[in-house]
Amino acid sequence: MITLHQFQPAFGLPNASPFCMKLETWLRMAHLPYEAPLMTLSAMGKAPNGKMPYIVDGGKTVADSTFIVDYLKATYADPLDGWMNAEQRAVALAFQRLMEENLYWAVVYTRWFTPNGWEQTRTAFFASMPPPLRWLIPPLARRGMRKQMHGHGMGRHTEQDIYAIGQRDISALAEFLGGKRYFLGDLPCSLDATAYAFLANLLWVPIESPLKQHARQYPQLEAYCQRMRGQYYP
Ligand SMILES: N[C@@H](CCC(=O)N[C@@H](CS)C(=O)NCC(=O)O)C(=O)O
Repeated sequence: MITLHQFQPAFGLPNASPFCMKLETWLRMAHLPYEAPLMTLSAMGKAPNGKMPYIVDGGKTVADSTFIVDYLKATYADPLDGWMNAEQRAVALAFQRLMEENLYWAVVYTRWFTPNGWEQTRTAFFASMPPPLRWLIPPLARRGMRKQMHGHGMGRHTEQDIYAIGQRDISALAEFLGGKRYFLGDLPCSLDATAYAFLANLLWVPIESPLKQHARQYPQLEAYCQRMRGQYYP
């Protein structure tokens, strides 16, 4: 049985980490059975890259949502992407990168570095910890996120520019999806696991921001998330 190590559900979503939610959605789309035990600090400490998610499968530990998907495809089957041609694979990779390597950091900004976002993030992620961890961990985690944002480069922009960057990504996603059922047409593929996880983490998180407002201007994004939820999290 595949054991999925990930953060606990938050913000009313299966996971407030889009990478964790991507992987869980992929497992559901691929009909692979898994167990997801409640996260403990020691499980977090065992994450090979210091990041969630990771899996343990038959004694093998694999980290990073994309490498995990590659491992699952190689070990079990690839029920989702076999129909795609080279051009579709290239487009899927480009959109995956847009969300995971760029849009992600704009979303991190709204959660960790705006007053309202931080208030809600601190409560959702840390309030269940016992004292004194509940008070000690949040400023340390926030300092770590600030360093990562700076290292990535997103954290060096003004707030206005961060929103403009994220809004362009959201527009590109919405325009490309258009009236299609899934991102690449009538059939779902791995990109849909990523897209659903990132879009739901934008639209359905109770943190108001110019990014969320922008996403709301495209009704196809909400409709897409509703369809994905209905199909894979009935
Ligand atoms: N490339 C990784 C990214 C995973 C990632 O960034 N996870 C975040 C949560 S969304 C994390 O664990 N952050 C903890 C930290 O940076 O300390 C993947 O695809 O799994």
